[in-house]
Amino acid sequence: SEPSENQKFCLQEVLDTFKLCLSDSKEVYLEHYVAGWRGLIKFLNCLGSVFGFISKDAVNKIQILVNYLNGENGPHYVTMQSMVKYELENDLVDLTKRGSHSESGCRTLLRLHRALRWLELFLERLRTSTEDSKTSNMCCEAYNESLAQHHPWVIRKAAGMAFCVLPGRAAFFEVMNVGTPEQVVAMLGEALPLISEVYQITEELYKEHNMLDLP
Ligand code: 1Q0
Repeated sequence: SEPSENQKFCLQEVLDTFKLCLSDSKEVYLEHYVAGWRGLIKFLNCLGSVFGFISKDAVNKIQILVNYLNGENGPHYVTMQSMVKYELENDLVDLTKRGSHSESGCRTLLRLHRALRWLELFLERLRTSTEDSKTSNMCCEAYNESLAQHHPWVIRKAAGMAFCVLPGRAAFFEVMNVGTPEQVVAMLGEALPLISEVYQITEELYKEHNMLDLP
């Protein structure tokens, strides 16, 4: 088999990891959340090197979380809920300005969480798009409604330039590696409620602890 094979993106795989994210009591397992992002980054890497600066940042954030998970305090990082409790109780989070905990699990996860909102908005547009819809427009609109509000001008500029070179809808669906456009749309319909639920639970958790603006 080809060496590139394990790099091949598969939407079903991402879907499966997001399914594993929620425990019976609706806590979010960090391990599977991070695995979901890994799958998405695989997809991003298939789109070309222009997206390198985005995938680099995402990989970096994932690695920070994985290091906590595998570290000596790993058991506290099993779910988002346990992580938040542990870091807050032990003063491990910079709450108002960056200080000695600039790479806390909480602030790192918040960045991915905001990006998940972008994903949700983008996938919903993709799902309801028509043959002549432009992926770059859908991506840009989703970004402006979500992540852009948290990014400085230079990043917004760079992101906008990257969106311009996104492949068209047909090629984009192809990379998703699901099947016909109808099958892609069906799978998006299945994936979106899962992604939304994980997003909502995280959002509530952060709101409850007043952590939606962590520096
Ligand atoms: C398909 C096109 C992908 C476009 C991704 C949109 C997001 C743009 C974000 C650009 C910013 C990246 C540069 C770094 C920014 C950081 O400053 C920022 C804040 O962190 P910090 O430490 O400075 O406070 N970081 C972030 O906001 C995190 C951004 C993570 C973005 C992860 C995007 C992963 C994308 C995956 C592709 C999914 C394709 C969807 C279709 C597949 C079907 C399921």
